This record gives sequence, structure tokens and C-alpha cells, in this order.
Amino acid sequence: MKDDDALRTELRALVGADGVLTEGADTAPFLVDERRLYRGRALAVALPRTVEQVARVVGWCNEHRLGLVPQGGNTGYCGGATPDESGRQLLLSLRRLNRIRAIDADNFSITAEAGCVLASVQQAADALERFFPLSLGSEGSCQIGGNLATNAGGLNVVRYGMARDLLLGIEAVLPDGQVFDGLKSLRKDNTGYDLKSLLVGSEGTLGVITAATLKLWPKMRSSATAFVALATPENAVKLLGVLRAQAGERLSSFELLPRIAIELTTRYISGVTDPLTTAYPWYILCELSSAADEPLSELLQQTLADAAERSLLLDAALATSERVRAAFWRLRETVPEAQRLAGSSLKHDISVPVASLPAFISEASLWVQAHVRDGVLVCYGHAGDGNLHFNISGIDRARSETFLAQEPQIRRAIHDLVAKFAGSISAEHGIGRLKREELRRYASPVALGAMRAIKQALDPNGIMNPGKLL
Ligand code: FAD
Ligand code: 2HG
Ligand code: ZN
Repeated sequence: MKDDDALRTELRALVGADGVLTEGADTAPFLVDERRLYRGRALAVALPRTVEQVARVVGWCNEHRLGLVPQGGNTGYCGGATPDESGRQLLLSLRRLNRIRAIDADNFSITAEAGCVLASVQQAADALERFFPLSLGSEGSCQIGGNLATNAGGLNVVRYGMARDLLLGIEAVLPDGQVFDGLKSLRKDNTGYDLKSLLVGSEGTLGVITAATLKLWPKMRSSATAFVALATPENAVKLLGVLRAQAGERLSSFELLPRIAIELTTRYISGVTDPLTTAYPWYILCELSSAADEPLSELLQQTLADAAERSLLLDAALATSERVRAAFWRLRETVPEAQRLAGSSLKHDISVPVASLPAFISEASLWVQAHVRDGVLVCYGHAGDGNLHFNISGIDRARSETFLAQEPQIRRAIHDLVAKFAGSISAEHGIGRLKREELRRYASPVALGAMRAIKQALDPNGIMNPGKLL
């Protein structure tokens, strides 16, 4: 086995001296995950600028049997982009592979390199009167490659689907260093196994995504946004039905928030205020949008009035300007940050069938009340997709260790309940290193066997993101 210095010298020959970081101060930000759950070490951080350089690095890792950890914006929640503690894995950052290669307004498609920050793809589409609907709180730093590798969800899934649904074509470097050029921009293509779909959600374990062709929509010209107060999650599910029936495809977001989310954000995030004057137990932040010039505020107002007549809501505030709309969204998008500032938290990114949300929330909340010491439930999320961030925040900083020590029992109870409701233990954040054992426990053995066979076929030397997902 070659020593580390010899390997680093070879690596510099592949990507240039400025494309290899080895000094502690330079590599440190790449070696810790967003939630500070994992701290790794690396042989080096490689920063290729071209697909050819990525291919050379992957082929070289395969030859030397070196583990390779792809990293995008490093905003992932499951430690998937952090190398292990051995110091023998190579971290491959895609941040310099960040060109928009093409936008085809007539074909409603954009081709972006993996390292493009999500917000820059949204902006590039907007400049050509087009709309790219993937939207997450981390959109200012997460990257398209990371979004696809995790099959990201976010705030517009109820209408547009997850990252997988937005993908037309992909370019990726496979574990043996071959470039798979699948950058098609076709809406219909039934020519065998869907390799692009296999790479989506593979969390860097099957190859390095280097570029993608993504679907665009016409630019949105009208929108209407409301912050609605409700007594129960049952009413939220009924309200969703009413909105879907009356607004159809115009419903683009349907987010659930509990009272505590308002308390946390108003306390910890500067400038956030309660949109309503009275405190209520639950809230829905919903948005209608359309590419046509439509009176959506009237439609939303009328729909909410109908829902009020059926006693589904307690109060509502409509966004009367772009400034108010942005304030509603800021409240929603800063809940994770407020939770972080409030102290330690235990997170469960789960989904159940939408109709089962109320029963799940009721049963799981009772369990938390009865069994969790020093913690308060912060259950919010993408209710229109049946996806809850069923999180618990520690209430006493001085006792955060005893709070966190309950994690295994809490996780087990909540995930068992998710399984009882035929749900998922990872709705949108993936598996990474964090939920590997959970996947093993809750996935069907047949599915796991097929996943392992795929991994073995594509990456027989196990170089791609070892220790993640499987
Ligand atoms: P990274 O964290 O860098 O990597 C994630 C995984 O993908 C790793 O396994 C990595 O190895 C792999 N990977 C990265 N790039 C590539 C590549 N080019 N090829 C192959 N594998 C690759 N997620 C949601 O789904 N919905 C949300 O609403 C949401 N909101 C968030 C809000 C905040 C404030 C934060 C901090 C995170 C949020 N996330 C959300 C989680 C996170 O932003 C997403 O998972 C995002 O898709 C990760 O992208 P990234 O570029 O940061 O990937
Ligand atoms: C969100 O929806 C993100 O805000 C983060 O997926 C969720 O912090 C979380 O638990
Ligand atoms: Zn989310």
C-alpha cells in the first residue's frame, strides 16, 4: 500500500495542485456534517473542475481501493457526505463543477453541473421566464448533485414531486471511472432499466453525479399564501382535501406547524413575528400559484371561507404583499435553525399516508408525553406529502446529556409506530450513516437483497461512499 504522501502527489497530478487540499485548516469545513453528528478525517479533499478530472479521480480510487466520499453543499442530515475516521478516504467536493451548461426554454429544460447551488439553478430558470420548483430551506448552499443523490423533497412536493420527478437526464461517473452520459432531455424514453433513477437517492454509493438535465415549468405569475390556524391535525387533512378540490393543481405548498414552532422562531430568529394575534394549537402555511394571471387571492379566500363554514379553521391571515408572504415563509424555513439555537434535538424525518397523519400524531405524541424526560415535541413538516419532522427539543440545556441519552429508545418507539402505520423512517433526508441500522431493521429483506446486488454489480470494490446507506 502506498503511503499517504505518495497518494497525494499522484492526486495532484490528476486534478492540479490547486485542486487538492490537505492542510487541516483548509479541509476542516469538509470533514464535519451539518448537524455536527460526525467528524471525519480524509487523505485529502479533491476539488475537480471538469468531468474528465472526476473520472480520473474515481478510476484512480478504484485502482487503489480507496474509499471515495462525494460531497455537495454538505447540508445533508444523515452524515452521508462525511468521511470515516480512518483518514484513508478521499473527499470529492463537487463545488467547482458548477456551470449551467444549457437552458432550453422551448423544451422547458435546464442542464446544470452537479456543483450548481440550487438557488442558482432557480435563478437561471427565472431569467428565461421559467420556473424550477425544487425549494428547500438550504437552497442557498445545497447543490443539484446532492439534491439528486438524496432525492430531496422540500416545500413544493405536493404539486411537483421530489427531485426524482424533476429529472430528465443524468451524467455520472460510475465506480470504475467510466462516464455514463445519460443527459437526455426527453419526456418519454422507455429503453430498458432507468439508470438515472437508480442514481437518484443512491447517496453517493453508486457513482458521482456530474450533471443533470432538469424539468422546468413556466414562470409563476400569480400566487396567494395564507397562514391558517386550526384546532387539530384532523382539520388539516380535511382542509387539504378542500384546497385540492377547489384549487386543483394550483395548490403548491401545504406545511403544518405546531404552536411551539411559532414560539421558537419568534424567540430565536430575529425579525420573525406571529402572523396572527391569538395563539392557536396548529397552523397550516399554504400557497396557491399559477403561471397564468389569475385572481388566486380570491380563490384562496373563498376556499378558506368555505372551510371555515365547515368549522375546519379557527383563524387565517392572507399575505397581502410579497413582504408578508416572505415573512410567512421565513417563519417556516427557520424552524430548523430555531430548534438548533434552542439546544439539543432528536429528529425523526418520517412519513405516513396523508390520511393517517392525525392518528399517527395523536399516538406518537401521547408516547412522547408519557416517556420522554426534559423534552418538548416540535412536530412540523410537509403535511401535504404525509411527511413530518417529528422532532423533540431538549428543554433544559444543563441536562442535555440525559435528554440525548434517551435517543435509542425514543427512535425505536417512533419508528416502530411509523412501521405500524405503513410509513417510512426516512421521508426525504435519506439514510447516510445515521439510519443504516434503521434501514436494516425496517426495509424488506427482499428490497435489501436487491439493493446489495445492485451495489455489488456496479461497485464490486466497494469504493463509493463506504459505510453509507447499506
Ligand atoms: P451533501 O450534504 O453534500 O450530500 C448528501 C449526500 O449526497 C451524501 O451522501 C453525499 O455523498 C451525496 N452526494 C452529494 N453530491 C453528490 C454527487 N454529485 N454525486 C453523488 N453523490 C453525491 N432536505 C429535504 O429533502 N427537504 C427539505 O425541506 C430540507 N430542508 C433543509 C433545511 C435546512 C436548513 C437544512 C440545513 C437542510 C435541509 N434539507 C432538506 C437537507 C439537505 O439540504 C438535503 O438533503 C440536500 O439535498 C443535500 O444536498 P447537499 O448538496 O448539501 O448534499
Ligand atoms: C425542513 O423541512 C427540513 O425544514 C429540516 O427538512 C427538518 O430540521 C428538520 O428536522
Ligand atoms: Zn423537510
